[in-house]
Amino acid sequence: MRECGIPEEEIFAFLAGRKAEDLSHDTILSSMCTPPHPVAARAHMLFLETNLGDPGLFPGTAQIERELVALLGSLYHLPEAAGYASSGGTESNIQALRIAKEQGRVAAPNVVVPSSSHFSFEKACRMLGLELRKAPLDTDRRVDHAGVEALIDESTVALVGVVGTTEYGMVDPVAALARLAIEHDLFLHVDAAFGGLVVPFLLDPPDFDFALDGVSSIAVDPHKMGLSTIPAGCLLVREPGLLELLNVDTPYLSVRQEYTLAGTRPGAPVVGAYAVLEYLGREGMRALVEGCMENTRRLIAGLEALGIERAATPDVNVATFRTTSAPPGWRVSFTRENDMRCVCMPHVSGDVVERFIASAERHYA
Ligand code: 0PR
Repeated sequence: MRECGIPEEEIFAFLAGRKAEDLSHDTILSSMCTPPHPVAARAHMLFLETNLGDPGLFPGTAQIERELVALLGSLYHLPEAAGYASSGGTESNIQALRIAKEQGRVAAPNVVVPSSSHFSFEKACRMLGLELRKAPLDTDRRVDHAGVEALIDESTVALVGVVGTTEYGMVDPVAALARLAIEHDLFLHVDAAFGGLVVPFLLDPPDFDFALDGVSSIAVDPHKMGLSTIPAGCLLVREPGLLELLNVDTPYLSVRQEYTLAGTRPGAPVVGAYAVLEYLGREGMRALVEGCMENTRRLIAGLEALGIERAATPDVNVATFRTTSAPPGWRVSFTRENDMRCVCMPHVSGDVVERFIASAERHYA
């Protein structure tokens, strides 16, 4: 660190230079994040100093966190669901498995996840000393519920279903998993980090939420399809008692106990997430999601017309293709199976899709 500070303008000139090195979103098709909605950014700026880790000092902000949980709970057919704002899907998934482990109380616990699940479950299991059992997928890349059942034994503490898989954009058959969870008396966590703000706004949404009795918890990330500022995740649970299993004493804070993973927690992105969902409403979200889905279908049709085969027919806005080579100048990603993956986030507009298809026409010619 310098002995004497430098002028503000010098710092900001330096920062602007570094920022210019970052990629423009115009060419990014590999990300599950998108620039925040202006309403989210404006709300975020108003709450910069707020800390949800000591909610007694910020009761107004803490109330907005409860409103966000209630808004998402009502979207997921359980307005009284409990929950809290996390830093994102990784934290929500870790916390859900912590709850399941506490509740299960067996000697060598295991959890059964789809083999398509996000790598955050591997982190969670390593941290928590859980055995990770990966269930096979069916030919459409959704988890095979018979394969899940075959992996369940007396040491299983949780099942996981994914709503919007990271790599291929599939929605697992959560209703079938919920039946298994009830039958075997297991915790069922639904990782809807991506799809939780897509699927409810589709024309014919599959069941995946608390409307299904067996669903115990849901992870959803406003910082993905919710257009919020980063980091904004949310963990919802069916009953407050589930979160309370994680309580630790916090003797000198404005609250006596807390169940969150982080201590200090930013209020700003939580308020941003709430503001934009209130601003758009279900109607605005339906329009946003319909646009992304239309662009996804257009991208798939455009590339298939060039002879590039789709790798999946996705349930959400993730398009994948059987090619290992991408048109130059674009940021795409490649799945574990080496398929090209393009996420049609809100910044990937119809124009961007047409430009991508035009580049593909030249590239694959
Ligand atoms: N669950 C699912 C289904 C996810 O897709 C992700 C992240 C997570 C959990 C973890 O969420 P956090 O990263 O918020 O903890 N999916 C994206 C991925 O791994 C995250 C991402 C976003 C990666 C933007 C890159 C990027 O540019 O691909």
